[in-house]
Amino acid sequence: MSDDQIPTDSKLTTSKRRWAAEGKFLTGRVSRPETERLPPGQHLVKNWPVLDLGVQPQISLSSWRLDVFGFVEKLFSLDWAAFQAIGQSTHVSDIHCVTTWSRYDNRWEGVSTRDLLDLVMPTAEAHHVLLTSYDGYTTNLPLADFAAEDAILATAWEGQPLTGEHGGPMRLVVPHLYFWKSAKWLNRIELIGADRAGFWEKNGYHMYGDPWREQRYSDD
Ligand SMILES: Nc1nc2c(c(=O)[nH]1)N[C@H]1C(S)=C(S)[C@@H](COP(=O)(O)O)O[C@H]1N2
Ligand SMILES: [Mo]
Repeated sequence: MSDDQIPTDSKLTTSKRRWAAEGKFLTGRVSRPETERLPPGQHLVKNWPVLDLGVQPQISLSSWRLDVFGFVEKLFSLDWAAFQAIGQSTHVSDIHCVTTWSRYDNRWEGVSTRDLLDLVMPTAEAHHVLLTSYDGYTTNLPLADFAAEDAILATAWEGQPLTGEHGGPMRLVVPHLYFWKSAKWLNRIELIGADRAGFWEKNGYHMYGDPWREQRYSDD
């Protein structure tokens, strides 16, 4: 298809085309045969365990903010209404926790990370993201992984608002990495050039955390 046949109906379409053209998002999603759905060393659970540093911050929707800054063309400090206005998406995906439990078919609703990125427009220098949460937790991942097709800034799970213990009002979900990368109570997204270790990454966990390569600890 030649370029002029692609509809140019909106700014969003234009920036999505630009991102696609630059090839930034091409590494985000790997399709796997069903027999490889459960990563090595994992077992399935039906419940949903709660894991965190022990502090579960309570954030009212009126005081909640999401700051996006660093290597972006536009800085944002979004309140709840502005965040919702980006647009809603739904993704069904599996959870793989480094403590060896996995949980299939979680239905998430919220804002696709790609839709947020289309708004802020990362600059050419942006290669990784460093996430900071309301409990002081931090974690890092490559921008391409943050921008995976099924990565979502989730505000609901199975049709209900995300509970406080699981990171409500909003948490990240990046299904193809171990769940410690999926920051609960997310507050700040910094687009950075060189990778910087977050909380668990400084404490022995792997910088990337691919469940299918069992990248649990920094020497795996
Ligand atoms: N803000 C914040 N996010 C966090 C954590 C945390 O302590 N604080 N723990 C991580 C870890 S190690 C895991 S396994 C998952 C657990 O999410 P869950 O409690 O919803 O199962 O959250 C991740 N995100
Ligand atoms: Mo974890």
